[in-house]
Amino acid sequence: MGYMVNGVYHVGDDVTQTLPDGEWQRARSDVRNWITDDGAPGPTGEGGFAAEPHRYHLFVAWNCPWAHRALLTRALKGLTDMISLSVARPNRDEQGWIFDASGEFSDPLFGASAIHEVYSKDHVPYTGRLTVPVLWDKKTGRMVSNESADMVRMFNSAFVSLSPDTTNLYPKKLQHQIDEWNDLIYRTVNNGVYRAGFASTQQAYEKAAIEVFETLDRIDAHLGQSRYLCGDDLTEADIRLFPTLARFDVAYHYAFRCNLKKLQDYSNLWPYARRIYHLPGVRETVHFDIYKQGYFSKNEKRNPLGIIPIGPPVDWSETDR
Ligand SMILES: N[C@@H](CCC(=O)N[C@@H](CS)C(=O)NCC(=O)O)C(=O)O
Repeated sequence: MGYMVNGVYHVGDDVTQTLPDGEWQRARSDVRNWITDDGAPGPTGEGGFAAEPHRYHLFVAWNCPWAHRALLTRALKGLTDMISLSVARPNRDEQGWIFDASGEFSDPLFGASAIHEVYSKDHVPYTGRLTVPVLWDKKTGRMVSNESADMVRMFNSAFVSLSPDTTNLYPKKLQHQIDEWNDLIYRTVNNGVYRAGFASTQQAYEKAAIEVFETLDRIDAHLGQSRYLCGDDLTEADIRLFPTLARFDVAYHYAFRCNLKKLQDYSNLWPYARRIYHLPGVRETVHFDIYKQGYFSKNEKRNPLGIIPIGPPVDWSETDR
């Protein structure tokens, strides 16, 4: 793994992510431009990124939950043919996210061997961590964004006139409710599992892990009354919850010690997760074996031998309407 300073890649772990009390914090994303329908600037960054078919490219790793939410929106909004894709190998090395020369984990756009090569192609020198997902503009040769939350929102709003799909994942009347779920779910669940898994003290781990289950219990109760988080229709809030649920039993339960319950133990959350899994296009974004390869990769602190567990068996096949 490494980082970049003024466009130059360095191997190592410069950006400290551990706070003095053992709590782990996620580095912030820096490139925050937006694709909009007419190329006008979005809420942050510069303008000039108009929605056009085949203009944009997404760099992801199947195991990254942040990339997953961008991939889910791309699929659900019918943009898979319009926004092309490069998928990195599930395991990072000292070059960070890497690509093979050919095959399923290669980069068809640049033939890059690592994501830092992609970051260095933008004429503005980058400083920071080299994260996926990355949204790239093939027309201007610029990086549009490396913040998945923004990608979810721009994929929903910018391509409306180009996509046959009319679903609005962030309808005006539900925005307040969606934002509230997003806040809670990001803090205590999406990032909560990482805060548990990467904590370096007992206290920090327990605090984070307990919060994960407090929120999952609350969501489970809510889903007893509601088909999706904000009513009868799927919204952005569900899209942001799903990647954590998909990884929960095969990865977080063991690798991150979030083990008070499994997703399968929840009477409403589990059928809800399968309901989303069976929506058109979603299954193709889910890769359980790759989650295991990623989360159980050899790591001095968490898994020194790099042995990947054979289970647990999780059967997602049953459809819940
Ligand atoms: N805020 C970013 C976070 C993305 C992120 O942290 N991705 C992880 C993989 S799951 C990564 O690429 N980490 C590499 C690193 O930190 O060096 C987003 O949501 O887009």
